[in-house]
Amino acid sequence: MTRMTGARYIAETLKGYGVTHVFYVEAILRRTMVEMEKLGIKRVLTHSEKAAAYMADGYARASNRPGVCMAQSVGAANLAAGLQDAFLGHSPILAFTGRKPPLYQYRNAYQEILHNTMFEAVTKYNVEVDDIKQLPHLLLQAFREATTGTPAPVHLDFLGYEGDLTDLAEAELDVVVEHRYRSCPPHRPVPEEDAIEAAKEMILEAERPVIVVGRGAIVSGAKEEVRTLAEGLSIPVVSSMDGKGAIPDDHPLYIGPVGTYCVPCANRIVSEADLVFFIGCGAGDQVTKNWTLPPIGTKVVQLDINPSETGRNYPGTTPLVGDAKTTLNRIIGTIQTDKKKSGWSERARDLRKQYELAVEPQYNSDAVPIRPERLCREISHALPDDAVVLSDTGYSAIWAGSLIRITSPDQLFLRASGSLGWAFPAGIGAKCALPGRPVVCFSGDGAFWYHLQEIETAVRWDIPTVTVINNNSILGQCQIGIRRSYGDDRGRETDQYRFLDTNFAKLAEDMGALGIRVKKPDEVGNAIRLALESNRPAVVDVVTEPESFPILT
Ligand SMILES: Cc1ncc(C[n+]2csc(CCOP(=O)(O)OP(=O)(O)O)c2C)c(N)n1
Repeated sequence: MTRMTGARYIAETLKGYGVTHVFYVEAILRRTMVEMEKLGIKRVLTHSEKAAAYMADGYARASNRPGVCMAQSVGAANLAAGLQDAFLGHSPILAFTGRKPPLYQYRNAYQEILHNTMFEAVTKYNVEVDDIKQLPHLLLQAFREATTGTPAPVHLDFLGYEGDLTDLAEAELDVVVEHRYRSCPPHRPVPEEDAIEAAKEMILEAERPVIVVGRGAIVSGAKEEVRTLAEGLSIPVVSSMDGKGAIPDDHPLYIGPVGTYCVPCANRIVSEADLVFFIGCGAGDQVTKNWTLPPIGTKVVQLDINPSETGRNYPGTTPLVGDAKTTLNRIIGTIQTDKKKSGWSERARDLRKQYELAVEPQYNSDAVPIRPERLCREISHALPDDAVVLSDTGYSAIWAGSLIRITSPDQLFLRASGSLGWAFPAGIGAKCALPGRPVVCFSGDGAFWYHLQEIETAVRWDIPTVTVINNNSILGQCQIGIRRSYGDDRGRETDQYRFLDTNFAKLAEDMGALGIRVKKPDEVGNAIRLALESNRPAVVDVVTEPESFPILT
C-alpha cells in the first residue's frame, strides 16, 4: 500500500488499463488531469460534453477498449445525453462526473440536479463515489461492467463539484490492473454441448437458412469464422448496419444490410428463409423491420454472449449463449459440409444482382449536383485497405450501409446508433484509438452542423480524420415524411427541412483544417485522396442532389 491522492490513483489506474486519451469539458478532476499529463495520457478538451461522449464512443468502438469521457456538475446532463448512442451501440465507456457534496443536495444548489437518474437509462453501472477508499472497488468494477457481457457505458459520480473531494483526498492504496478487462471481450464462454448440437442440426436440416451477422461477431473477432461457416454450407449472409464488414461487401454470399435501413434483396431473402441464424446480433426493430423479417414463427437460432438477448424478440429461439468466435469454431469443427445450400444461395445472388442493376444508373451517374450513390462509389474506390469508416444516421446510414463497399477484412465500418451528429466527433475518437489507420467519416450536412466546432479540437490536437459531407442543404431523410404530412397543399414545407447553402470546406479552412469543396462527380475521388494524403484534419464538402431517395423496397 502506498499513500497517494485519489488523483494519482485514478490516473495510474487509467494508464494501467491502456487508456491513451480522455475527452472532457472543464472543470472535472483537475488534479487527476495533472497526474494524467505526467503519465502521458492525452486530455482532449472538447467544445461540448456530448461531443466528448461521442469521441469516447468512437474510441471504444474502433478499438474495443474502454473510452473515457468526463464532465463537471452541470455538464453531466449533456454528457448523459451523449451516452445514449453508446448505450444503444453497446460501447464500453467510463463516464466521470463531479457532484456537489450531500449538504448541497436537495436545496436548490446552483447548477445541480440529481445525476444518477439521468445516467440510469444510458448505463449498466451507475454509482456514486463518496470516499476515496471506494476507488479500488468501484473503478475496477467499472472496467469489468463496461467490458463484460453486452458492453455498455458506466458512470462514476465523484464527490465534489469537480470531483475534487475525491481526487484531492489521500489514502493508503494499491493500484491494481486486471488486464483481462482492458478490452472486449474479456471472456469467451461457450454454449452447452446440447445447444450446439441442436443448432447444428437445425442448420443442416434447413433448406433456406440465412445468417444475420451483427457487431457482436466483429467485436469477438469472428469474421473469418462467419465466412467459413457460410462458405462451408453455402449459406447467404445479411447483416445489421453494425455488422456490415463482418463479411466483405463483394463476397458472393453477402447480400447486404437487412431491415428498415437495408438493401431490398437482403429483406427479400430473409423473408423467404426457413431458418435465421443471428450471430452477435440483437433482433431489434431495425434489423428485423419491426419483427417482420423473419416473420414470427420462423425457426431462429441466436448466438449471443448475453443470455438476456437470445430469444428476447423471437419466442422459441434456440439459444447459443457464448462468444461468437469460440462458438462458431466449435460448430465449424464438427458440422458436415456435404449438404450445401447451393440452389438457395444462387437465388440470393440473383436477387443481389437485380438490386445492383437497379441502382447502377445512379451509382455511375455523372449528374450535377452529384448523386449520393455516385458519392458512395467514389468513397469506396478511395478507401485504403485498412480504413475505419464511420457513418452518421439519416439517409447517410442507408447510403453508406448499402453503397459504401467494405471489401477488405482490415477495414472497419461503424455507424451511429441513431443520434444525428455522432459520426464526426466519433471519428476523432476513433483516430485517437487507432492513430495508424485512416479514418473517413460520412455525414449529412444536418448531422455535421451539430458538432462542426470540433474541427478546432481536431486541429488543436492534430487528429487527422477525413470527413466527407453529403451536402444537400436539407434534412434529406425528413423530406418525404414532411411532404406526406402536408398532403396536396405543399405550404411552406421547406421551412421544416431546408438550410442555407453552406460551404463547410471554407469553415474548415477558417478553423485551420484542410477544406475541399467538390461539385463535380469526377473530382470527388481525388479530393478524398488528397485529404487522406494531407494527414491533416480535413473536410470534403460534396454538393449533392437533394431529390435523392434510396431504394428500400
Ligand atoms: C439527435 C437526433 N435528432 C433528430 C433525429 C431525426 N433525424 C433523423 S435523420 C434526420 C435528418 C438527417 O439529415 P442530414 O444529416 O442532412 O442527412 P441526409 O438524410 O440528408 O442524408 C433527422 C433530423 C435524429 N436521428 N437524431
